[in-house]
Amino acid sequence: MHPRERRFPLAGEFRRTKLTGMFLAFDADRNGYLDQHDFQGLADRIHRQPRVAGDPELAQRVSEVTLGWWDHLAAAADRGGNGQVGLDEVLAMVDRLPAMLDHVNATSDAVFDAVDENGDGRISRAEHRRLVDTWHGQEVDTGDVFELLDRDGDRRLGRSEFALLWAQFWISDNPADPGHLLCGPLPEPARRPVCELSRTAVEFCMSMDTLSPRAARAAPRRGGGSGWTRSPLRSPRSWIRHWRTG
Ligand SMILES: [Ca+2]
Ligand SMILES: [Ca+2]
Ligand SMILES: [Ca+2]
Repeated sequence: MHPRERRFPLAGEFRRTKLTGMFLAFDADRNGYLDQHDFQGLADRIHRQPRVAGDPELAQRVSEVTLGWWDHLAAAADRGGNGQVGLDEVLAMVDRLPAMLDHVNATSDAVFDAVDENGDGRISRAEHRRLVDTWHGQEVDTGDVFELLDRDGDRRLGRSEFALLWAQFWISDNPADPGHLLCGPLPEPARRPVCELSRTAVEFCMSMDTLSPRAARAAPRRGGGSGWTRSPLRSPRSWIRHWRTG
């Protein structure tokens, strides 16, 4: 077993949840497939940001970045070669994310400049919120995401701080990395064990998945939790706790 898999036994499942969130954000027309039109739509939304709208050179960089994502995705995941990528094809490339590092690093600066509306070299909370809304094409409740991202607590995201979060967003499989939340909260995972509990309790909970609902209700509860599964998560902070199993 790979060492990282030992540290994060749910890493494979975590990556799937993360990729599902990316898919849903990119599929702006909600037709169940990603194609170049979806990524052009994201570029168009970013082009409407004030700083980008007033800077043709930056707008060109944004177009190159966003359409470059589509080119990479199509090359890696479009098995049918029909110019469309479904969620199953995205999930099939779940283990290839680390190979994207060079491309990810090359795109960080362009996204940072597009988001930094007032050009002061830092991303404020308000600027970050507009990034999340632009990313999803709709208003998104970011909750306490910004505080989780701003690890040094200076209420801004600097360029290097943003670059680290951006790399985590694209390629990390460590559920404890805050960068997963850079573009907003991820979707709620399917019913999973309560991961704040000890490893023993997690294993116990996973074994309970094999029992009938009646047997599960009758079985003794362990680990001090409120039950053997948890209702859907409600905040980014609880979401991180959910996945932090080490
Ligand atoms: Ca679509
Ligand atoms: Ca700024
Ligand atoms: Ca900061």
